[in-house]
Amino acid sequence: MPTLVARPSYTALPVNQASMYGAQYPSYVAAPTYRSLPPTVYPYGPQVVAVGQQQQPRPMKLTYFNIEGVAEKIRLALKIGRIPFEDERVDMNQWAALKPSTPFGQLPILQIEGRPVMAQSTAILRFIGRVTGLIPLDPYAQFLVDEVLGLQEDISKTLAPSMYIMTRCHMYGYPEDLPEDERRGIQHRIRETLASEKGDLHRLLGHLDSILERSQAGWFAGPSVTVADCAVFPTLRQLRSGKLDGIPVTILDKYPRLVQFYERFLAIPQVQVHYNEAK
Ligand SMILES: N[C@@H](CCC(=O)N[C@@H](CS)C(=O)NCC(=O)O)C(=O)O
Repeated sequence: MPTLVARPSYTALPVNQASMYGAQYPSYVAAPTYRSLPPTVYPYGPQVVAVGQQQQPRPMKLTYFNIEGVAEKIRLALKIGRIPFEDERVDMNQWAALKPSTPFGQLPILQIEGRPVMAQSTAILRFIGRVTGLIPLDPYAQFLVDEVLGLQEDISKTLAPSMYIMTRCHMYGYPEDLPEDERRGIQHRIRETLASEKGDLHRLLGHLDSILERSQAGWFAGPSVTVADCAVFPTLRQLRSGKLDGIPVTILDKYPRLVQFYERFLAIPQVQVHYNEAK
């Protein structure tokens, strides 16, 4: 059996300083530039590699609905990474026309000039993380990021039935014509259970909280902001928004470290600008 050693504890790097691992990439305070790897090195088309801060990045367009949803983590990573992009928001009519041309019939998609269209929000997030240095280079540090991304996905999964009960109740054995007030009642009860003292949400929030307890830096994975923080933040924002009937806005109150993380992330200048623009 290998000897177990304690997980590292990181001291925070200033928000505008590059990750201690990310030296290969420019700091997220400056827009990186790219070059393409030759096909002999990367056979699937031009791979974008961050090389410096002099040239213009390739034009990029992120397409999603006009909600935060699963694309918000990508928007945040792009903004923190200072990568200019078009933040395209489509409505349901536009979506009907667009859907057949997307890789998996879903949004978000990311389009970069000269590259094939990219799908799957967490894959896109990781890609942006690698380009910007919001994913560290060290494999163990990358693992810590992925562990947090996994916990965030667990929270999304616990919430999913309470979302889909309104639009796809047949998936849960209910008739398709179940009246809306009954669906709302079920939704409310599912969420009340999730948010109860022994509910799944508190179990998962407790895990996130204990990660922060070990993090001197106050970020989820290492001494500086990573895509893990970009993924957790919108989830916490959604949970305390008051928009999820059955989940109290006070849900984070017993986790002061999560609340501090929330405030710390919100204080990043690019994040402040992002939410001021959204108002
Ligand atoms: N695993 C996918 C899930 C994407 C997904 O569920 N997208 C939904 C919106 S959140 C969608 O495109 N719905 C429209 C449809 O399926 O027609 C991801 O993370 O990108």
